[in-house]
Amino acid sequence: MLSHGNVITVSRGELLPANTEVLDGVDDLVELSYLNAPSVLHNLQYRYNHDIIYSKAGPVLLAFNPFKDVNIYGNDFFTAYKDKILDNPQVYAVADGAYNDMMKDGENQSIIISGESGSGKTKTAKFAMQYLASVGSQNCEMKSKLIQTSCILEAFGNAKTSRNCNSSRFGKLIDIHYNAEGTISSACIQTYLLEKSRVSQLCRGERSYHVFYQICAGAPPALKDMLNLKMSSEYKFLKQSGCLKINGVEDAHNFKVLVDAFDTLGISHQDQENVFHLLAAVLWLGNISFAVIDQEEHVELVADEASRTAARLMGCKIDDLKVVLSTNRIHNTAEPLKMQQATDKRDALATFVYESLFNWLMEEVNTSLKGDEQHTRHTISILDTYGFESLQEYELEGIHWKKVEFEDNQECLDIFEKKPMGLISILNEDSNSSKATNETFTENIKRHLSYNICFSCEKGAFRVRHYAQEVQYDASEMLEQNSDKLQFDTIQLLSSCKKPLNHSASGLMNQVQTTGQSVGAKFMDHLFKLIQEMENSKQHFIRCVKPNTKKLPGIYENDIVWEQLKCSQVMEIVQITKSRYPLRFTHQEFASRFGCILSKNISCMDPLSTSVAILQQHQIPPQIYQVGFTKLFFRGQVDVLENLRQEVLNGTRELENRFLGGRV
Ligand code: AD9
Ligand code: MG
Repeated sequence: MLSHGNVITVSRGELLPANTEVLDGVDDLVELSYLNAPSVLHNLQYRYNHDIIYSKAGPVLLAFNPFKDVNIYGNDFFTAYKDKILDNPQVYAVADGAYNDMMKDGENQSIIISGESGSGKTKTAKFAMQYLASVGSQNCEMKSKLIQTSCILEAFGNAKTSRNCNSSRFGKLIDIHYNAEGTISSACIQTYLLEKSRVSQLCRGERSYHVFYQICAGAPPALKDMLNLKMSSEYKFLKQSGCLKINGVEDAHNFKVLVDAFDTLGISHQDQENVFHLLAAVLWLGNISFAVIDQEEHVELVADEASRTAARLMGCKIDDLKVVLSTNRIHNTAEPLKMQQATDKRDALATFVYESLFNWLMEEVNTSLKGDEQHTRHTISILDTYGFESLQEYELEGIHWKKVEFEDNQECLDIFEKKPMGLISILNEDSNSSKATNETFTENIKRHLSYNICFSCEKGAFRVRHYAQEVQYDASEMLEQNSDKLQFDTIQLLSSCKKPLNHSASGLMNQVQTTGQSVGAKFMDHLFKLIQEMENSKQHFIRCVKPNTKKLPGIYENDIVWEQLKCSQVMEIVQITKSRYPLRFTHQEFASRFGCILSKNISCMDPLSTSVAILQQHQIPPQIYQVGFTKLFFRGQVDVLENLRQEVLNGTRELENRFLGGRV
């Protein structure tokens, strides 16, 4: 019979043992006597239904997204975890643990947050950062600066996607540096792989970066005049997806919050004005149109409000912009472009302007977070990646697997990183070769990777068997997507523009001359540096879980949760933890729990003697337990004892029922 009263018939072989009710909702899955999928799911659901969103799976903190405000954060809770009044699973407890370990062991720490898109990684990272900023802060200015960075990063790097209205479209690592006394000395934020294509291309129902809608809705009239700024619905880049607003989000108000954050971080008014100029320039670039001028369908930039405003805002001459966007310079001659080439060039320019702005802003934020670096002793890093579709996520899971010594994933990793002929190396080489085409690239990967059992190839696509599931990759546009090269004439144009464009243009010129790295290669470079940093620190893992796909509170979908637990190997982690860190009971706990299965009268025995008597009477093999002075330590699960206990309890209940039944 199921808990809601329905009766179903199943064969005996399909039944799995359930844990006793006393274990309902335990803090750590390791405490469960029976470790099977239904038991784990039941335990987590029990907690979720009681608004207990954090649980432990051995060393990993599971954080369920409540999709509503839960009253477990803020100053009172902060103090309670700091003073160890509370020690139940919570993100503050993890942050506190990292801080204490750093102080105690003098070692760098990292908090690694993973999970699907919309599972709560960025929220969790923010809570961890708030805790770490407060615990080590006599320096109130640094604390408020650190907290305000989230607002800037999210305005410029987050957007509404189909899975999350505030989805991070970049990865970030927040390093908080502390001095010997445990006070914050400085901080630094590294960002990874901003999704640049979002500037010019949107899927239906999604939005571009929040900041565009914020400035359109919230810029005061004088600023609007200066930038010739219109409503968001006037800009092609924004209106293409048919989604300009997010329910419950006040873009105009958020613009004010953003300006406050700029002020707190000490970003000058002149620099703020430059930022706003470039944001408006990107929007106006998107509105630039081209007209066909000859029989061969060559086009020319239309000199209208859009192109004039874009040129003015970027700080270049409209004629220069016209030449760059309507022609390609090849050996000192300007070859005219067709419509598609010209619009692609325009979009690449807009994207580059936004990316330069983003990178420059991160530099400004980091300059502002520089404090007393000389006295830095140790660092706590918080890693917040983005959703599941990203490779980075997968690789990071890889770090974590390596650490917990899980199933070997090397075969699959080889596909990507093996040198000289892994996917990334082939991609890098072909991106740098003028002869490579999509077809030759697909042929190349087929030739070099087909030996790998995790790899299969068909037409323009290939499939990789990752740990969690097989994923199909479309090879047909990989070369274009992997290249973020701007043509030289565009770079030259930018170097004549205003700050920060000229700054990134000159950086780019150096880069073109010296490295020639593709997007994929840069990514691997970042990744290895990141792994190195993580490996040189003590790691604390938080795994965020999305309880349903509807993004609503109070709904717990077993299959959705199970998929995520499987992907992050939660069951394996718990099992390993159980075998490494044995179950512990005080003799008192053990005697009162299992005393009922002892045939002798135990009322005159002390708890230690009772414990030993229970173990001996039921012939528990001595290799699975150790008797300590105050505690019993178990290697395995104590299923046999739990079963016996359950039988005794059921028998007693049956007797009681019979007795009561007789009386009625
Ligand atoms: V993505 O990979 O960047 O697309 P995240 O970062 O995993 O994703 P995010 O932190 O943005 O997800 O959380 C999504 C939404 O869930 C938030 O905007 C909140 O509305 C909601 N959320 C997540 N965690 C909490 C929480 N602890 N309390 C309340 C939460 N709401
Ligand atoms: Mg996020």
